[in-house]
Amino acid sequence: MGNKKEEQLKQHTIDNEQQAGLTTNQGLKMAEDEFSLKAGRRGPTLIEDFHFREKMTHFDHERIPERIVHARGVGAHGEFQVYEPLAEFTKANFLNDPSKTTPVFVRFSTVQGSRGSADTVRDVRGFATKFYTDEGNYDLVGNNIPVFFIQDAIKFPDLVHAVKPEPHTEVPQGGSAHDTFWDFVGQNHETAHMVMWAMSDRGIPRSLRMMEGFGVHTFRLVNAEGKAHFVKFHWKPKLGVHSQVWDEAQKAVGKNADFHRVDLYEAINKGDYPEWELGLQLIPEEDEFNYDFDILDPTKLWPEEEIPVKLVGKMTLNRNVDNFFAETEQVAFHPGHLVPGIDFSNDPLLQGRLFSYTDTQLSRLGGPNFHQIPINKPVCPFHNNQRDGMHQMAVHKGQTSYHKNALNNNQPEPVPADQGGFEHYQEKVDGHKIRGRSDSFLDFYSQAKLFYNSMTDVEKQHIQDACSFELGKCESDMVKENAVDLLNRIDRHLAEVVADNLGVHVPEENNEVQSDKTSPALSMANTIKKPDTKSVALLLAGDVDANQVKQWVQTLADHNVNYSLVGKKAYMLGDLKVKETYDTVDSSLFDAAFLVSAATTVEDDVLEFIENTYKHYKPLALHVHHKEALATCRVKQDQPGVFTFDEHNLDGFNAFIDGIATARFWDRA
Ligand code: HDE
Repeated sequence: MGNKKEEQLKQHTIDNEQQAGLTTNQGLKMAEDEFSLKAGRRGPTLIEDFHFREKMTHFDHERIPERIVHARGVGAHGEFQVYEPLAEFTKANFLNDPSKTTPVFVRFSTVQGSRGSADTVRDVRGFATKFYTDEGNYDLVGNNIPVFFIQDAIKFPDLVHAVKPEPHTEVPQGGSAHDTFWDFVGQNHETAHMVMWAMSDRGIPRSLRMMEGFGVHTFRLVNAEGKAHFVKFHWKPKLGVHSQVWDEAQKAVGKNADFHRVDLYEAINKGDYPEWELGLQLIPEEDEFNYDFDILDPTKLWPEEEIPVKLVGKMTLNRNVDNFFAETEQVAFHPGHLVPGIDFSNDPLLQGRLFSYTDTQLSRLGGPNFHQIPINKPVCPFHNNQRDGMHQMAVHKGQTSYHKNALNNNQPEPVPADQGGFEHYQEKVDGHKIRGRSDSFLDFYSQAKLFYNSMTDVEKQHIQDACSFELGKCESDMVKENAVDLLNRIDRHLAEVVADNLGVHVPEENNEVQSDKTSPALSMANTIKKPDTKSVALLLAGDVDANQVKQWVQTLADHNVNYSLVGKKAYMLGDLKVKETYDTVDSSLFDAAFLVSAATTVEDDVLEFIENTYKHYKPLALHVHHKEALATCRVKQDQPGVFTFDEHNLDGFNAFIDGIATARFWDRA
């Protein structure tokens, strides 16, 4: 079965490899494209040079405004398939037919930085999915963190102004380690829970392919009988959830600012299609008030141990874009793009988003017809009485463009709900018009504490380090103390450690929330661990045996592990290409290193590579003949995750493959 979206995009594709001859935009063949029209070879350029003017005018307008948030992103196409019909919960067609593949487009993003910022910064990641269903486009516009900083959409401009580069310096780019962000945090304690997530390893993912996704808000699923369930959406990556370590992420920014987008592009190109399972947490409408949190509060998650995640389908990303601008830059998501069977809740953050997304596209994409841009176009027919406007692509034929009409038999006519027309869920609403927040939204610390309590000691240490780093970059002691005051309400030890690192005063112990409740699902320690698609650097020096190297790389490939050969300079080793050098890459770009050098001494750049691999707790494979040469370096060969082997005893090498799956050896001294 052809992918409907792919077919549709093909109709709009202009393939430069298939086109012969250069023309103007009016289709005029041009005989010259290198020299503007002049009065004499050394004379002035003539205004009648329409080709020059057309080319230059178009160039002058090539850029469109970047997204206010989530400007830096990367997208890919794929498909979604549901496992079993979900008729009990929803009438959405694409969630009821296991034989149906629904085309999808996903855009991952960072939030804070501009379009040209680096990939591996500490930040929340956007995870937005457009399902091109037969009933219209459905957008699940989520993040890799299940909660949000604020509870009411009216505070979003404030949050974003605080986290974005500061207005007087436009610093920092791509991060939250600065005064205004932490000032906002200190003054708005509803941020507590999300701050814990952002400072945890979730803020520095190893790969976009290894992140969870969350719809964040509570939505509604509605079945054909009109019965509703509250729902939270999850994406669970088949490769597990993995992160970088902070020092490594910072180094990767310098060595390859495009680390994540390249990782995704290469995986898809190679056929290592990333997959996620769609998960649902469901609460029947009548159980809305059975929990110790308000299900409308977007700073709260639903603990998976209390409300299990039901895995209902799978998404596979299997096709890179043909053109970044046309697809990834022009895609327009909107949480209000719904299909029958899915509806909103009254979450005040979600309600505000329902205004913002269409509004922002008007300035970003230049008018109200952005739904006609190929990447945004539904794969099912769409027609109504909306007309004209900037960049209108359709030729609307006929006399009438209003409802009701008799001249065109009242077409296009609303479709009744039992024939697939969308009908809003008829929730009873009754209340006074007020600006205010429900008292049930006022517990800011319990789930922040739940998250912190659920971390392993290593994960807690990383949160302490991240808070110390971020606040250490702030200038104002008042900002630091206010932030420590917030941490003090989450965990006393966390506040003490951070205050000590910052050299600021620790407030009195605050026992407002006392709980040792944990949710094991929140820790990344027990995630799926496999060697697949991880990458190993094979470090070469001296006269290495090409056949032997070929065997090693074959073994790695047999385990679906990627590898790069890294040498002093680029060369051919037998028929293997040594493309990377110690200048082009460093250890931050790999999951493991393998010293295959035949040299008896280890040069400084190789040493730095393996010392950093070791420092970042990653697996390291060493041939026994390097034992002596490495005796005095910072790599302790008896430590976990350091595998020594020789050609006669391959156990060490096989253990190394298992080590690649383990990924990090935190108990290394
Ligand atoms: Fe967004 N958000 N957001 N957001 N958001 C945008 O829309 C907004 C929020 C998210 O790859 C903008 O097209 C408001 C939560 C993603 O194209 C803008 C509020 C979540 C993306 C906007 C939020 C998100 C955006 C900027 C508070 C997770 C990138 C450009 C009420 C559930 C989508 C654009 C892509 C983008 C508004 C909060 C996710 C300005 C007002 C919560 C993944 O419209």
